[in-house]
Amino acid sequence: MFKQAAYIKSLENIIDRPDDKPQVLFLGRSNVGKSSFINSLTNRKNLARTSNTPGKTLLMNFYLIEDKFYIVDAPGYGYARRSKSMQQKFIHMIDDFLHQSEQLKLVCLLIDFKVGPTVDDIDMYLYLHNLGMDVLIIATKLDKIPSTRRGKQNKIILEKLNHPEHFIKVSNTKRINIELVEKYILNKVGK
Ligand SMILES: Nc1nc2c(ncn2[C@@H]2O[C@H](COP(=O)(O)OP(=O)(O)O)[C@@H](O)[C@H]2O)c(=O)[nH]1
Ligand SMILES: [Mg+2]
Repeated sequence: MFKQAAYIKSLENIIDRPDDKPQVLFLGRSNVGKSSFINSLTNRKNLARTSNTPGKTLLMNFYLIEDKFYIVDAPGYGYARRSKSMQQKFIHMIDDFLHQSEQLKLVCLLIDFKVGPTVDDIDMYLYLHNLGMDVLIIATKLDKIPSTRRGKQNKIILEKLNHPEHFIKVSNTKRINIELVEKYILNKVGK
């Protein structure tokens, strides 16, 4: 796991983002396990806050990892209680970031292994793919499905996403495949 991690700042306007180092963007619907996964990667219990109810402001959280690159934690999407204007704001925020960040090396798109890709997940993946982004699909909560049923679920997920090139299944609670993602990220940001 990454040994050094520090919270840098939370931004409402990405114009103020630090752009001095490579960046890895984390996206996923609310409750997918994104904060837990960032905590797993950094082996910190509470670097990224888990299970906080989304507030009125949309914030991108920047974490500096080993003084080398930033993990950027985006607000969760697909949150039913969020208003139309908030949804528009979210889309603009992500769109601006994807188009303006020259240091963006990878997008990690998190989906729930048990739930499978939702309509929002599929939309997001297609959008990223069409932009030509480098995308790693990370399926969380692997532990929730017994190992005898994982193969079948794996197949369903890959079919729904039209066989993505890069796909890793993880568990935060059982710490499965965390190091595999770490290696993947390090490769993208330059060692
Ligand atoms: N069983 C299981 N639960 C998880 C896993 N990762 C996260 N969770 C739980 O899922 C809920 C949402 O996690 P959180 O990290 O806050 O999701 P976020 O909204 O995407 O940041 C919490 O109750 C976590 O404890 C996992 O790998 N396995
Ligand atoms: Mg979170």
